[in-house]
Amino acid sequence: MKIFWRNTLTLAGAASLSLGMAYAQSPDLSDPPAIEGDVVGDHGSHTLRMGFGLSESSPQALSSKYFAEILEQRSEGRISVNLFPNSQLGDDVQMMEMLQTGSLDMTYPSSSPATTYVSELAVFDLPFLLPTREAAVAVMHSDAAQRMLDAFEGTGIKALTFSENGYRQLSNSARAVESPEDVAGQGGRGLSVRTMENPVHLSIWETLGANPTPMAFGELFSAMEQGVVDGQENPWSTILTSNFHEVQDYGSETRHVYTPFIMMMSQRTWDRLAPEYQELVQEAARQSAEYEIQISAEYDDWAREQLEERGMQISRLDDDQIAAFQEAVQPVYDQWAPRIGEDLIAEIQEIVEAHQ
Ligand code: KDG
Repeated sequence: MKIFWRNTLTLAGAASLSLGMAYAQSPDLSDPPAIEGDVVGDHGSHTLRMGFGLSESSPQALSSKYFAEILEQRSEGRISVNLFPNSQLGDDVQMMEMLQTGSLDMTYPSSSPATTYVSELAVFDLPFLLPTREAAVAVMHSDAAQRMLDAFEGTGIKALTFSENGYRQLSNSARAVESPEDVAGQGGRGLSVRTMENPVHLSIWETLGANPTPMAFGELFSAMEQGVVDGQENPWSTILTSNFHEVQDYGSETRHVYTPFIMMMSQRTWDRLAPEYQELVQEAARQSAEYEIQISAEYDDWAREQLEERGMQISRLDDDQIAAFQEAVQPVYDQWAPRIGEDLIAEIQEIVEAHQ
């Protein structure tokens, strides 16, 4: 327990330092569920290092703390997890490579850069595929999703669970964007937009007439501050907790894609854990993901209001405006559906229809 509290306080302390005056308020988030289940047997001690890109105040960090807490309590302090937010240990791509070599125990990337390991994950990158959060959650809980996690076998990465990154929204420093024409601009002055390192995202923004640049999340704030890119796209909660509003005047509620996170462990670390510890890690990952999905939705609504209060001009797009974006990105499906798999897309669409 001692180590757990030290970790928790370190993270909480860092959060309050970096939040300072600007983030004096916090959203009214649900508390994590009480930790239940027996204490597991003594199979030795492990200290795990887990790195991720988002800040200490993000739902990703809060649920990772809960993950650490479950492991600490149910192993009576024998398994502890040290959390390293803010891309301190590297970006998503680098940290996945570190899992493969065993130089890092855990990471929590977006599914999008993980498509280099499991190409089917790119189904989540298709624009407007998951129109409601209910449908998105059902897909993350589906057999198809479990098959994608299982497909990491042999890569050196043990994929534990999906959780929510969320609906991505466009922000930029150049102009209000309410239509594909606003993205493309007048006279070929398309917005320069940072994307995740993923070819479907590049296609989306190229198709809309932007100039997309793939870039690691940790480099994004300075790139926007220095005017290297005009904008980016991420859920409102990430835009707020990463202070992007300080360098982005405009937001557009495009909801153009819902991407998940994947909590991952190095296969080498996994193989070192006794079977009872492995079961506990898997269960804690699932429980913390459920909590993350819940608070992520709560956080996102609050974040949009906060961004407006802090001066970001947010365009809420009506159904016709969204339909215009949807129509404009149709070529992305024509280009990618055969490569991602028509059957997989149809399977996901069936789940969506059942959860409309
Ligand atoms: O911890 C996750 C982040 O590193 C990253 O995946 C966040 O959505 C993200 C992005 O835009 O890179």
